[in-house]
Amino acid sequence: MSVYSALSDTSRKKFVVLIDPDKPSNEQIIEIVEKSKDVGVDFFFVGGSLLLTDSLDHCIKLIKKHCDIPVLIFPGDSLQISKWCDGFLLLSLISGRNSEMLIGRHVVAAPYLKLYGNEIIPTGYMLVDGGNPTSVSYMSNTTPIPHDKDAIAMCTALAGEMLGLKVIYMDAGSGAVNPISSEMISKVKNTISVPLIVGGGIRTPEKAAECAKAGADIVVIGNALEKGTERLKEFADAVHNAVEN
Ligand code: 1GP
Repeated sequence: MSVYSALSDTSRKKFVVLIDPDKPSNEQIIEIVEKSKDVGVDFFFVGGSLLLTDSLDHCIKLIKKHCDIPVLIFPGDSLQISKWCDGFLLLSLISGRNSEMLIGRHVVAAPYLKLYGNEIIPTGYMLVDGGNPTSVSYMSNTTPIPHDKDAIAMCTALAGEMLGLKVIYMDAGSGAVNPISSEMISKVKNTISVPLIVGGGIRTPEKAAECAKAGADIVVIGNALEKGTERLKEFADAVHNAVEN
């Protein structure tokens, strides 16, 4: 099954663990992977706004050595490419107006992506204001959509889908103070027909369930699990058992 088929299977909500390849040790990665197998994590996203080490390939290979869970690159920039991944979220930062993030970096990355034969997932990436300046907003030199401007989010997502993007990823940014509101998630979900990924600042299983119930098909957790994996099962169960409102 292609990664996109798995991403777009909406018969069940999907739970994603985001790993910043710079941060965990080998032992920590293996621990996350082993626990993820037990609780049914659907995908790993690997990437970061700014990587300080040459850890991407190593991290992906280590994950894949220990499990069959698909690993997708969630790239912070055009350097974050690897032939070892199962899929690549080719992000077009449609909430911003920085042409480098809409097409420029893609031109640089395209020949390498073709060479590596990665499965490409064309992704409409939308940053939403989460109450604090985030690395991704600073690094991308873009302004997020205001947190309460649901109509802007809806029209942006719709335009992304009309342009042919295959998934929409709404992100408040890693470590956001405020996750994206249920109202905005629900309105965007009802506007588009492609899968909706939601992440950024989701710290509790309850909030993860709320996002899924509001309409997120795929919920991404990063920070909350970096401090420890004790709640991994609770997060997974909360997302998998969520029934959309
Ligand atoms: C960030 O959506 C991801 O791009 C996850 O955010 O690290 O805050 O969970 P957190």
